[in-house]
Amino acid sequence: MARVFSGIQPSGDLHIGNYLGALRRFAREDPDSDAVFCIVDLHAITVPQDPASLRARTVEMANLYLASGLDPERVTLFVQSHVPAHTELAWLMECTASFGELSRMTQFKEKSDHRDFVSAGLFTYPALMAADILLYDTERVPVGDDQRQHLELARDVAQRFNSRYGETFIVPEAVLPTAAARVMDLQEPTNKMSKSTESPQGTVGMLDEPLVIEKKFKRAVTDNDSEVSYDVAAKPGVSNLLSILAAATDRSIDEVASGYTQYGPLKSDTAAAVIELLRPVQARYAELSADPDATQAILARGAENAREVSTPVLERAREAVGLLPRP
Ligand code: AQP
Repeated sequence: MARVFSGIQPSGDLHIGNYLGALRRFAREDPDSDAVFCIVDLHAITVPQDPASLRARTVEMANLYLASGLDPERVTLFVQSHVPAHTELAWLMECTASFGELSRMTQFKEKSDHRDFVSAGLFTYPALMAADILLYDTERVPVGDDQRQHLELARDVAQRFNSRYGETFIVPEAVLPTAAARVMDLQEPTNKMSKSTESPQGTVGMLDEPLVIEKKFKRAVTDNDSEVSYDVAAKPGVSNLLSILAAATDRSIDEVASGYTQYGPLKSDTAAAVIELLRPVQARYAELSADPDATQAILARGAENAREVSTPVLERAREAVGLLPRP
């Protein structure tokens, strides 16, 4: 069975970009794959987090994974910091990745810009991400387009490690979405929709009320002419709406675009499609939130499975590097 691995940081409220680019795809993974999904809390603390919110969001994220359709009987769902092998392998990855390649990561540049304090962890984040993936002998990593460069780095680091120390890691493939690969902010459609940027009107949360969703789409930035066509460079706002509507209704962008001549109906239909898309997820989320012990039990079982799978891979890497076996 092909091993699939992916993760999401509990660094803010999940939005429709996270749902379309990640969570919905996780739930649609081939049932014959062996899937491991992680709540990457150690990545979240590369930027300051309020401790109480981080704890609450970690549980909220577990419930959103489950509400999106992950079956805990079939997949492994766990919290990254519950499996210490991640941080141990991350050190080996930091010693394999170069300062130059980490310096070229565009997400580091974006996230460190305008910050008074930039943590060393934010810089070495991609090495921890490489460890997350390689620890599970992962073959496929479903991620949104924004993670493409980090995935490339994970592949390079795996190949470098293998050529230095002998075949140790499987070199993983990124699997990018065919639709809504990069959902953009509704107010600033040249920026991606993001959990941690301050753009509440431009970000549609997975748990937003229908009325709020409707309002956000109604106010979405488009442009001054009134032609509905898909052209990301010339018409980023309209293209974003078309791409969200296409993904939400599982249609092609061409098919969706041919149905509109005005922005108003495009906005209201996109809002309606997103509300319908999220309705069952929100209902299931409410049920799951009412039973926190059940979620804790799923995470405990997930961590146990994750430790079982990752321990031999970590030992293989330690031995390859020349670290003495643990007494
Ligand atoms: N706008 C997006 N469109 C499509 N996919 C997206 N993803 C994130 N934003 C979009 C995908 O969601 C998963 C979660 O990634 P993450 O938690 O590691 O953080 P991120 O990629 O940095 O996403 P955010 O939401 O912007 O979080 P912050 O603001 O904390 O950095 C990934 O598969 C990602 O591709």
